[in-house]
Amino acid sequence: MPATGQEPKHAKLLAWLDEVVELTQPDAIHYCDGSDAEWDQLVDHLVEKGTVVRLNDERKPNSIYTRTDPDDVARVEDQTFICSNDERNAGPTNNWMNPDEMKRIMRGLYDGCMRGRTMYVMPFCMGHLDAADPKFGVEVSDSAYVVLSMRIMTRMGAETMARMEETEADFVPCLHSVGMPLDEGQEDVPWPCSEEKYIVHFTDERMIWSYGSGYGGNSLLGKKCYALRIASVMARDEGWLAEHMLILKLTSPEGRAYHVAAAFPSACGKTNLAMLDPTVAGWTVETLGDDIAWLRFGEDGRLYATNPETGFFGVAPGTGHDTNPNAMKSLEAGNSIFTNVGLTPDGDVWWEGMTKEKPETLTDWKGREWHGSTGPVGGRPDEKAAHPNSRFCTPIEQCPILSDEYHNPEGVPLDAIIFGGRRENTIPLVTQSRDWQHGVFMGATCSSETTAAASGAVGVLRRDPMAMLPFIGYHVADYIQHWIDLGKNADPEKLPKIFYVNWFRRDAEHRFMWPGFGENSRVLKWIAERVDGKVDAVETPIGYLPTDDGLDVEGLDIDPDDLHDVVTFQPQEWADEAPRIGRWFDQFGWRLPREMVDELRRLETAVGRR
Ligand code: GTP
Ligand code: SPV
Ligand code: MN
Repeated sequence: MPATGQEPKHAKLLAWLDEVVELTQPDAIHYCDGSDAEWDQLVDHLVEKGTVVRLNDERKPNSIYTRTDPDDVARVEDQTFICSNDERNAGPTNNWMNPDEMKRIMRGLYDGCMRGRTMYVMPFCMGHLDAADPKFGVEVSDSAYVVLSMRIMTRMGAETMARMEETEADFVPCLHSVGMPLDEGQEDVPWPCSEEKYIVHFTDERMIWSYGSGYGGNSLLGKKCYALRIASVMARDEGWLAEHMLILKLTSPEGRAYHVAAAFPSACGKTNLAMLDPTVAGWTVETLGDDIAWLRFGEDGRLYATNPETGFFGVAPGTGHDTNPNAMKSLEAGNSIFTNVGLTPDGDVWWEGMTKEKPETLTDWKGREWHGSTGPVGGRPDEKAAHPNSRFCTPIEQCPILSDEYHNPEGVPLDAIIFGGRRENTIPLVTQSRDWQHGVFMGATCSSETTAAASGAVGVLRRDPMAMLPFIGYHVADYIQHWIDLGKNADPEKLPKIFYVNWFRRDAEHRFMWPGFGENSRVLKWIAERVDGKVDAVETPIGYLPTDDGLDVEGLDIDPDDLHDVVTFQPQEWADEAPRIGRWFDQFGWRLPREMVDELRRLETAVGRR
C-alpha cells in the first residue's frame, strides 16, 4: 500500500496500525508530521475535492471555510457510549453497551470503511510534552479536515512521535472514520459522513472508537473523548480532575493576580469569559484556556490548572468586536478553520452577531444564496446565515491576551472555581459557597437550558453537574464523591473558593437582564475581593451573596429593578428548585454521596419545599 511520511518505530503503535489497516482497508496511509507543508498539501487536496475553500488572504490569511452535511453539525449525545466492563460504572447518565457487543457491531461498520480513502496517522499529546506525565494519543482517521483541526487543537506531529518513541510511551488508541467508503470509480461528496454514528469510549481499556461523523466533538478525538471522558477516568484513578473549564488570570489595579477556572455547559460562555475585555477600570484578564482544564494538586498543596489543548474550537454566532474582541483578533491573525458560517462574496466569513448590520448577500451555511433582508433564496426570511453551532478553530497562540503562564507545564494555582449555567430564573448572578463541600453541591446540582452544541431539543432545562454531564467517563455519583474526597484530603486554607454564577436571567419579555460579556468583569472583581476577604457578603440559605453596594456597578447601564432581581436570593423560586434537585439525586440510589444528602436537607430546611 502506498505510504507517505515517516513510518513510526513504536512497536505497540505498529501492531495496532496493522490491525486497523486490515480491518478498514484504506487505499493509502499517511504518517502526519504536523508541518506547514503538510497543512498546505491537505488544504490543496480538500480544495480540489470541494470540501473547503481558501478565504481571502488579506482578511483571513491561510484560512479555510467549510460546510458540513446539514445532519452532521453537533455532538451526538444519544450515540455516545461509555463501554465500561461493568455496566454499573457507566452510571445512570451515560449510554452503555457491553464492550464485546459494541466491538462486534463496530467491527462490522469499520470493515472496509476506508476503501478508496487515505488513512491518516496522527500522534498527539494532550498537555505539554514536558509535563511530568505527558498524556499521549494516536488518532487514525480517514478525514483530512480532522488532521487540519487536530493540528490546531493539539500538539500533533513529528515532535510528539519522536517523544513517544524515545520514551516508549503508552498511548490512547483513537480510531475515527467518517463511515463512507468509496467504491472503484465512485465520486466523493464534499462532506462524507454516515447516518449511523457511534462515539464510543472503552474506559477500562482507555481506547476510543468513533464512526460516522466529521463534526468536531465527535471526530477530534483528543478533545472531548480523550481530554474529558477518558481523562476523567484516568483522573479518578490517579487522584486529579479533568474538567470542562476555562482558565483565566485576573489582575487587579494593584497588580495582585488571581487564577480562576470556570465550568459552564457547552455554548454557555466559557470562550467569552476566558477572553473577557473588562469594563471595570484597572482590571485586566489574560487567557489560559477556553474549554478544558486538568486540575492537579501541587507539592505546595494548592490546586493547579493546565489547559491540555493548543487551540480554540469556539461558537461563532455572537462573537464580534463588541462582545469578544480578543477572539476576533485571534481569527484575523489567520491560520484558522471556519465551519458552517456564512461565506461573503469577497471571500471572508460572517455570522450573526459578528457585526450589527447584516451583509447584503452571502452564501449561507447550507450553500444557498442568502440576503440580509430576505434570508435564503427559497427559504424563510428568519433563517440564519450561520448554523447556531457553527465554529471557528484557531491557534491559542494567536490570542492577543494569552498569558505567559500558558507555556508552564505545571499550570497555575487556582484561587477560585466558578460553576454556572444558562437559567432564565432562580440562580442569582453570583453566589459564594460556604465551603468546599457546599461548593461541590452547587456544582453537582448545576442546571442549564440545552443549546445547539449537541443534537436534540434546545432550551430544555437539565441538570448538568460541573457542566460535565455529557463528558463524565464513569458513574456520576462516583465523580461527585471524587470531588468531595479531593477537598477532604486537602488543606482547606489552600483550596480555591467556589462560586456559582448565572449570566442568563431573563425578564417577562424574555430579554437577558444582565448585560454580560465584558460586564462580567464586575462579578470577577467581587470574586477576587471575596477571595481576599476584602468585601462583606450576605449569608442566605443558598450561600453568600453581594451586599447592596457589594458589586461595582459604576457606569453600568442596567435598570435598578433588573439589577435587584438578578442579584438577590428569591425564596419562592428556591422552594420550587429544592424538590427538583431531590428528584435529580433520586436516580443515584445508594451511590449518592452522604455529603450531598446533608447539603440538600440543609437547603430544604431553609427554603421549605412546595
Ligand atoms: P462551548 O465551546 O460549546 O463549550 O461553548 P462556551 O461555553 O465556550 O460558550 P461561548 O463563550 O462560545 O458562548 C456561547 C454563546 O453564548 C455565544 O453565542 C455567546 O455570544 C453567548 N454568551 C457568552 N457569554 C454571554 C454573556 O455573558 N451573556 C449573554 N447573554 N450571552 C453570552
Ligand atoms: C462543546 O460542545 O462543549 C464544545 C464543542 O466545546 S465540541 O468540541 O464539539 O464538543
Ligand atoms: Mn465545550
